[in-house]
Amino acid sequence: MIAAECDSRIADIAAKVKADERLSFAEGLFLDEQADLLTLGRLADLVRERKNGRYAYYNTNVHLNPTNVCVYRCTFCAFRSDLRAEKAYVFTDEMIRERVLEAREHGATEIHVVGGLHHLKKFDWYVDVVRTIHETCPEIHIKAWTGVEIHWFSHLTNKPYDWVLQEMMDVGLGSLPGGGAEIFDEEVRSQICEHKSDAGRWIDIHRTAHGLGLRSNATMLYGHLEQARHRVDHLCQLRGLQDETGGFQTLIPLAFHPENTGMSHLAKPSGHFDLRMIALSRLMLDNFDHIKAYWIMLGEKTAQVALGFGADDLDGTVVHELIYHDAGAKTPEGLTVGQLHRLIREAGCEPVERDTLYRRVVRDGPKWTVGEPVLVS
Ligand code: V47
Repeated sequence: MIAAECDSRIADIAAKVKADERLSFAEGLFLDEQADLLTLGRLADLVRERKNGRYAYYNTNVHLNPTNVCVYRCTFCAFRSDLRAEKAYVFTDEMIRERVLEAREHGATEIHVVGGLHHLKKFDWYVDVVRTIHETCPEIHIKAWTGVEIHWFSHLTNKPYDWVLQEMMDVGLGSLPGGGAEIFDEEVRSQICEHKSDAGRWIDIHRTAHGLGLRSNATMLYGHLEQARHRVDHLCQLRGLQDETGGFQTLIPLAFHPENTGMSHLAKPSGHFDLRMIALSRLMLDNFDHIKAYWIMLGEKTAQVALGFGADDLDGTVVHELIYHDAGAKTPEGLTVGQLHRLIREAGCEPVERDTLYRRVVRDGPKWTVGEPVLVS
């Protein structure tokens, strides 16, 4: 495309963003393939400001991955293990209780639970993980099980998604994390997670969860075999479901970490690519309130800069992260609240501790209560 034509398309898109109008698939594709980073960032920051002002959110959370044993062999995953491999593990009830009590000591408002699909564990074992957490510390919000896990539970029990979700809600499930979405395009999906629940099912599970009153998150895994058209299609599909239900809270663009995976020959996405994905997501998802720059995966420095490219959330203190660290992430396994505040303030934003549902947390050391939502628009 010649420069003048490119400039005129950018001007049209900028006018639409300023008028708060929805961008089309073709415009998204153009932005992904041709727009320069600073233009993308400037436009995305406009949307971010409109939705969240200069607030930047974080939360106090702890991760729990109850097992790494998994029936699937997703090419992008370094975390999974075979049953008899040396690295295989399964948490006992006692270990779960210990992790939850540690979370409480840290003042965590959320526990983030995802893991492998252990073929020797029955559905009741997964229900008991949630029950044990809830009984140990009822005030902590349990954000647990990706759409892929919910699909596996449905397969194990031969029951529909709403039944599975209701069983989990009855013992304390509070919301669903965004994992398992990867990239919706079937051709790419068949190369990176061949046997896993397909895109239609992932969407259906989140639709069902929203219908039951559960909020959920969404993710997009980029920087592997996908191309621009797959990323834009992914974002448009998420936007479509959000139009229907309004149940998504945030999108987390996830940069592929190749180390120790079946695609270790690929280069890790650059900082430039990471920022482009944050900005593109902010621009395409006009009906999502939040875009999360997950510092564990981006690194603190890129995550901080992302706050000026459309992101409004850094995720949390995240103690005990394994999925990215097994795949070579060099970030620390946790950040203190003081470190998060400094990153946010230096980026010209005001730090707000939120709970999982984006309500302000009012804190006195490890003790906390939940206040009002902090949304600007
Ligand atoms: O679905 C796995 C991704 C996801 C790798 O909802 C990888 O708040 C890059 O969903 N390189 C699980 N990505 C993590 C997840 C998540 C993380 C933080 C916050 C939330 C939330 C959700 O991690 C998987 C997959 O897309 N993943 N391996 C890898 N080597």
